[in-house]
Amino acid sequence: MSPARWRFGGRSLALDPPLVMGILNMTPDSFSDGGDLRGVEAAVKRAEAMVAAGAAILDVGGESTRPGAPEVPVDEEIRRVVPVIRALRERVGVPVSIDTRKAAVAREALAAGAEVVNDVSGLTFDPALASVVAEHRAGLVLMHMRGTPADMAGRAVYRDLMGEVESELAGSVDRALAAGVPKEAVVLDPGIGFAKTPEQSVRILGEIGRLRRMGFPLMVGPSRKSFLGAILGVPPEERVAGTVAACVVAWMGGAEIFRVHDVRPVVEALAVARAVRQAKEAGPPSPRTEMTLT
Ligand code: HH2
Repeated sequence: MSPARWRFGGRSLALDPPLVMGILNMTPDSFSDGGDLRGVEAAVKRAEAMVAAGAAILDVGGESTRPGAPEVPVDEEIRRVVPVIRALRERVGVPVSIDTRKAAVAREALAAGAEVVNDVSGLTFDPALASVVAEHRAGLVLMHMRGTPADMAGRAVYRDLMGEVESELAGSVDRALAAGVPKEAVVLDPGIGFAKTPEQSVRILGEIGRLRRMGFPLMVGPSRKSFLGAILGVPPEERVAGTVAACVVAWMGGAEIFRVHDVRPVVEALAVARAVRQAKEAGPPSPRTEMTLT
């Protein structure tokens, strides 16, 4: 069983109801929302709307990791994210996560007020990142991928998909714990679309529960991704319903944290799915305690 809370710094976040993490990409070239947010004001407005819609945490990124994306220089990545993190820290109440693979970027982001590091490389890219997380008592998301965004597409070859994702994530966990990151601060993510074919991403959504035995909360990030395009034949901005379906299925399998662009539909869908589960667990009502759901 995974723990029911995610603890880092002075925070202790309950995972039921599930947490929705709103995506704030401060990038000109992200696959679905690149260039949307020009400047700090636009980012804060988007963040406030996400929090009003139910986002419990915000993930700020300054480097696209879409397949084939080029690496962004450290100074440029810092320039994109730090002013936004500072403004969110002052004006928005929820914790902020920095989506980066780089220790130098994480250090500046944490100093500016971020509380979580979301590393899509699972500590394979920058060996110095884990100790930066430990020093700041930050939360840490370890995502599974292989190689880099530039070459990951060619590495989507598995004999045992879930077994290999699990053992490679276990390597990431070892690196985090060895650097002094507390176990309770760590969240795992199987990395939908990262060194995965569309078929493999779909399988992972259905089998994500197998990772629960690792004993960490599970995050998943299916938002608007290309496996949805492969199923639906629609462009990223028309993949909201597909994203909702993917999140609900993953939640039913045991995922508890959802990284998405479209916060409100995902929050609402998860609330309905959870109400159904609770009603089922409660059993049939006795005549005197008829449910009054409208
Ligand atoms: N996906 C993306 C980026 N960061 N982090 C986690 N933990 N899980 C994910 O699935 C994940 C992630 C890629 O999506 P996006 O940020 O929308 O696009 P881009 O990388 O083009 O900015």
